[in-house]
Amino acid sequence: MMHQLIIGMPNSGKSTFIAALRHLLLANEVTTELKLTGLAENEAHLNLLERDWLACQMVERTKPATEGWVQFHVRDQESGIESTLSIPDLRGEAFEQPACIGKCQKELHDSLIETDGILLFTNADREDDALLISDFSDILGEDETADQQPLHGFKPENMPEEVKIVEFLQFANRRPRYPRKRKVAVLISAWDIVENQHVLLPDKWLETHRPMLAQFLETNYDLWETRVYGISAQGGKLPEMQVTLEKIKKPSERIRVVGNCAKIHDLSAPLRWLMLEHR
Ligand SMILES: Nc1nc2c(ncn2[C@@H]2O[C@H](COP(=O)(O)OP(=O)(O)O)[C@@H](O)[C@H]2O)c(=O)[nH]1
Ligand SMILES: [Mg+2]
Repeated sequence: MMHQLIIGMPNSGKSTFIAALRHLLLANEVTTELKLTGLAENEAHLNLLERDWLACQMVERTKPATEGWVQFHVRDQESGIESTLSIPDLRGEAFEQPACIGKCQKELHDSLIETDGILLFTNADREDDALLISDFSDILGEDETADQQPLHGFKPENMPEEVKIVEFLQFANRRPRYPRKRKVAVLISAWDIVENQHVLLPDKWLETHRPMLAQFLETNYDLWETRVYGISAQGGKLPEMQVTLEKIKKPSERIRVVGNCAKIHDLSAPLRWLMLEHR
């Protein structure tokens, strides 16, 4: 079984991607590079995500009760290769721990070491990597934010997203392990926001808006083979765009993917690229 790892800080677009991918692969409304060959054992979490997504509603924030690993049994249309993608839909907090407290959940840590392919999410709706207040509610839990306490002094969680991502990636190659090459598909989510503002290619956007991450990946090209995609899994900003999105007859056509010759609605393209290494 292949393990693809989805990583990204709170609010980077992970759950929305999984919800849209689920519908895309199940509904067969548009052509995709990967096809679904069977249902996973535990479909409850996926069902919930897909339900929200289909209703043009923001998917529920991932909570301890709902987080978990989801599986997609797929076949590559071109080569016929079959594989099971096992991807975690975890709270963003799990990915912050290496940078914030120098630790990593065991299951997540093991799969980071073992994985050959990573889908790395960053949200384009966050121009300059500044932390949103919603991030704090993710970190603190809902109860603590209810009284809106002011934040004093330095907190590790306040580090920029890029620092946390780089630290997380560094974990994979750190002693006592031998460094080895892996693929990373950087998915810039909420790409609809970028497209509405100016014409920019995903690679360029990353260089401009996530310079530290872009430079880390470029410098360590012997360890990280990188591709950058712009994706819009939701199709537009919610709730503002809800009515417009509801009018699109085939929900799969809300999805947009830009970069590396991916077909316009095909969220499976970056996953397929990650799979190819195993040929
Ligand atoms: N405009 C836009 N916003 C998106 C898109 N995908 C996700 N978002 C928003 O980004 C935020 C975080 O999404 P979510 O999938 O919950 O992120 P997670 O915390 O990484 O699982 C939510 O407010 C979503 O509505 C998209 O394609 N376009
Ligand atoms: Mg989530």
